[in-house]
Amino acid sequence: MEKQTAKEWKQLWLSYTKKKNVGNDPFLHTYRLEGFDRENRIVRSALEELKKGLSGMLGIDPSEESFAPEAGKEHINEQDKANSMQGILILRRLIPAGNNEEGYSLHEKEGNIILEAGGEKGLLYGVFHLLRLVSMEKSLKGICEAAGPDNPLRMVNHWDNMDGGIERGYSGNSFFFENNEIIVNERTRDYARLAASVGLNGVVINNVNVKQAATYLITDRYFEKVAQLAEIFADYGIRFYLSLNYAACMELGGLSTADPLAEEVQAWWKEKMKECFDRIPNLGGFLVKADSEGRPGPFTYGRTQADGANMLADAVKPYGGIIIWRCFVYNCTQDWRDYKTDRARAGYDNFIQMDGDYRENVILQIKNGPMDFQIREPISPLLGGLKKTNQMLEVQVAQEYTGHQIDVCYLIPMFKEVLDFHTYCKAGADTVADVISGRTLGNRNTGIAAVINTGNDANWTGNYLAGANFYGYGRLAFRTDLTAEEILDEWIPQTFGSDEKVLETLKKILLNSRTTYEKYTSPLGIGWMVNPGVHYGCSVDGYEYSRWGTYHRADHLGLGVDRSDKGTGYAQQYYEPNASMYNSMESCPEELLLFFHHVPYTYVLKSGKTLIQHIYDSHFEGYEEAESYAKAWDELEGLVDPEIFGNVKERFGRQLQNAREWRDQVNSYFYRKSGIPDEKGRTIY
Ligand code: GCV
Repeated sequence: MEKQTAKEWKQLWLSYTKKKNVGNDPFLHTYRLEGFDRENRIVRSALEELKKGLSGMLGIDPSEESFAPEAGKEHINEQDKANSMQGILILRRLIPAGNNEEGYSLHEKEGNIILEAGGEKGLLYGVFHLLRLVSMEKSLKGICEAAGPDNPLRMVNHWDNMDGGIERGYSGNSFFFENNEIIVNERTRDYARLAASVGLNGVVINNVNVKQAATYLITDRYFEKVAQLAEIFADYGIRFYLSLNYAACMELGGLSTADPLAEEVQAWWKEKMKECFDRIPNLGGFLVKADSEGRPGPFTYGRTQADGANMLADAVKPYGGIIIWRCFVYNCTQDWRDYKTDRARAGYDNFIQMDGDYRENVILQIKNGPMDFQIREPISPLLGGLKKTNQMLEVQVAQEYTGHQIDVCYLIPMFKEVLDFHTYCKAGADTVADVISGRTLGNRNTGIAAVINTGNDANWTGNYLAGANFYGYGRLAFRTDLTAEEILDEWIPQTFGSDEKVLETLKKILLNSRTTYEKYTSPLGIGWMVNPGVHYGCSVDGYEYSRWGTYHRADHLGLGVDRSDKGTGYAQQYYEPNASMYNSMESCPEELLLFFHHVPYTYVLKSGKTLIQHIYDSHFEGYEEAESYAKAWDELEGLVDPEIFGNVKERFGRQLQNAREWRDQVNSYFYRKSGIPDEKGRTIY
C-alpha cells in the first residue's frame, strides 16, 4: 500500500488511494439493488460512494446488474457473460422485526457479497464499512459481520462563529461561515461524507454562544443558505440543527421579556418555529445554552430550566423537532474566598429536582465531567442521576484543555472510561453507555454529541494525528464496544498505509498520549492550572483567585478540594457505592484524589510514594514520555509523506516546550509551597 500524501489527506480516511488487491475484486464489478429506490437521495449517495471508492482503491467501476433480456432479444452481451463468471454485490433492504433502519450486515453467500440493511442509512453505513475493509486491505471472502448503532443520536457540535472564527478551534477557521455569510462548497459535502462514513447522524453548525449575526440564522437573512447546507447533510442521512439564542424573542421579535411562561413569548416561538421548519429542510431541532456564562435563560424570570426547555419543545413538537438543552449551568461569578459554593455541584443542583418534568422531545445534554473537559474529571453525577429524563453525553474532541492539537492526545481511551462508568442507577443497565443509548430507560431521544475539532486547515484537524480523534469519536458513537486500539487499527491503515513500523509506532504514541499529557499537567484530577482564557500552557495559579470556581486550594501543607461530606458534599451526588467510594480518601481512586480531597503532601499513596514525590515523579516521567514520542516520530522519516512528517515533527517540538514548562512550573511551585525536596535530587527551580 502506498503511503498517503498530504494532498490526499484532504479527504482524510476517505482518500481512496490505490490499495493492494487482496482478492476482493471478483465480488465488486456488479451490484444489484433489491428493495431500495435508486432515486432516493441517500441511496444515490451510497452508490456514488461505492463507485468512487472502488475505482480509486481497486480500479473497478462497478455497474448495476443488467436486467433480464426481453423475449426475442436473448443475446448475451459481453458484460453479462463476465458477470455470470463472478459473484456480485447484492444491496438488499431487509426489514425483520425490530431491525434498526440504521443497521446493516455484510456476509458472503454462494460467491456473492450480500449487504443487507434495514433502511437507506443502514445501506450507506454498510457501503462505507465495505469501503473501509477494502481500504484496510481486508479480504471480504467469508465475511460475516453485522453492526447497528448503539446511540440513536450521534452528533457533532460546531462552535463556529459567523465571523469565521471557531471558539476553541485549533484547525484554522470555520468552513461554514466567513464574514457573517454562510459558505456552501465542496468542503461541505466532503465533511458530510466524512461524518456519515463513521456513522454520525446529526450536526449543529453554529456555536452554542449565539450572539449578533448568529441570532439571525433563523430569519430571512439566512434561510436560503441555511437550507442549502441542510440539504447537503440530508444526502448523507445527517439531520441538521442550529444553536439558538434563548432571548431571540426579544432581540428579533422586539418583545420586552423572554419569560417562558409569558403567552406572548410562547406565541412568538410557535410562529418562529413554524417558519423555521417551513424554510429549513431536514431540520431536526435546536441546541440551547441558557443561563450559562452570560447567556440569557429562564432564571432571569425566576423560572426553571424545565420551564425554558419545555416552552421551546412545545413550539417544535408539531414538526417532530427536538430541543437539546445543555446542563452547563453554574455560577461563573464566584468569590474565590467562598469555600462552600462548588462549581462541580452546579449541574446536578440545577437540574435534578426537575427530573421527570421535561417534555418527551427535550434532551438534556450533559458534559462528561462536572467541571469542563479537563484531562481527568469524575463522571458527571447527572448522567444516570436523572431517572426520568432523556440524556445525551457531551464530550470535547476539540482539545481545549488537552493540548490544542499541538500536543498529541488521543482522547478515545478517556471517552471509553466515561462510557464504561457504572452509575449504579439501575441494576444491569447502569453504565453511561447504557444511559445514553436508551437501554436504561427504554427511551429513544438519547445519544452523544462532541464538540468537534475540524476547521478549514487543509488537513482538517491542525495536527494530522488529531484526525484519529474525529474518526474515533464517530466510530465510538456508533459502536460503543469498540476499543481505543481497535479504532486505531482501522484509522492508521486508512490514513498512513500499512507499513508495520508506522502502525506500531503510532499505536504506541497514541494509546499512551492521554496518560502522558495527564502526567505533565495538573496532578490527580485537580484540573485547571492553565493560562486563563487560552487554556494552553501552565499557570498554576492562573485560575486560583478568579471568579470561575476552578481552584486547587494549595497551601504549605497540601492541596486539593474537599468535596466529601465534610467539604462541599459533591461526593454525595452519586449513588452508592460511588458516593462512599469518593467520600473517603482511602477508597477514592487515586487518579481523582485531589478532585475529592484536600490531601497533605506527606500522604502516602498506594504506590508507597508520598503525594509530593508522586507530583515530582509524574512530571519528570510525563516529559520523558513526550520526548520519547518525538524521537519515535523522527524514526518514521521517509516512511510517511514529508509534509505530514514535518507538520507532526513541528508540533512535537512545541509539545516538548510545553511539557517542559508544565514540568518545571508545577514541580517548582509545589516544592516552594511544601519545602519538601525531591528524593531523587533532580533539578527543581
Ligand atoms: C462555548 C467552556 C469554554 C467555552 C465554552 C463553554 C461551553 O467554558 O471555555 O469556550 O463556550 O465551555 O461549553 O459552553
